[in-house]
Amino acid sequence: MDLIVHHWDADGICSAALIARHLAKKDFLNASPPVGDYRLDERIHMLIEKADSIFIVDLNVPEEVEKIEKSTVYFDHHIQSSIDGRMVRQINPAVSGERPASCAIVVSTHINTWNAETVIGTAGDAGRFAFAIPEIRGTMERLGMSESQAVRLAELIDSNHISGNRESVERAVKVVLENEWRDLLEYEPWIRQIEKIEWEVERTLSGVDGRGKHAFLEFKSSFNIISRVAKVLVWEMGFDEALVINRDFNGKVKLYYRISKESASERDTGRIISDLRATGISAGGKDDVVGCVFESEMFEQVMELLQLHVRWLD
Ligand SMILES: [Mn+2]
Repeated sequence: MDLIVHHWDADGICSAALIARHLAKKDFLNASPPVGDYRLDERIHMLIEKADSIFIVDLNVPEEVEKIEKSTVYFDHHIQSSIDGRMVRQINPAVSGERPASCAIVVSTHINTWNAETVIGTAGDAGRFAFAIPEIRGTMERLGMSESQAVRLAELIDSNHISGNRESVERAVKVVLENEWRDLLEYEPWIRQIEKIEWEVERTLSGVDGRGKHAFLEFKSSFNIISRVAKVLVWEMGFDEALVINRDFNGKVKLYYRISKESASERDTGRIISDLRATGISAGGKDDVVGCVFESEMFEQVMELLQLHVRWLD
């Protein structure tokens, strides 16, 4: 049995579907890590034990893949160095300095098959930038797929992980394989899932505590909507800064601090990120956003640290 372990997003799901179809076998199994968790968990390790050969797809976990002691093909497009697992064949043009927009492009290039999954996966990772890529344009013209259809399909597939649902993420690979892309646009479970996400975002936004130009928002949700909520507060509702905290995302705390582009120069997000990391927390971000996940016992410590940088929190 072949096992395909893939990222939970549209690119990961589409890349897994491309591989499964290429294998042209019925007896493959696919699995995704818990949504939001970049690691191979116990369940995936058990599946690896039972599998004959393994594909790891669009998952930036090279240290873990390196340790797999079974015939493995590792497709990825994230920036990573070359790995030296004896049993692992790494197919990642980023190792030699290229920057493929999606893992689906890496897979399609390798198997020389470009189709709807390549387009959707790339639209998922790169948004409208995908449509500037000649191979993607050509594939869309051949299929008769419009830009808005490609974006909508990526949104439908991404609704699986945004609703925090690992089972539906895993089921999505078969749904993609068993349906024409045109029919996926009408796929009811995903359309309903998007509606639920919209409601959850609205419900969450109704709890905002606006403090002049600053927004503070604390909520609890199993949906992975925090980055979306922070963007709406700053980009659409006009707050200069937003601190958004999900107090219970699968038992952990998820925090996003977003600043408008205009105010980004006034805050040293790089410093906030390095201070958070110094406490052992997994944190990341860019000029205008800081994101982190931590155990709830750390909450007071994190808030105290943030107050040193973000005065309006006092
Ligand atoms: Mn990707």
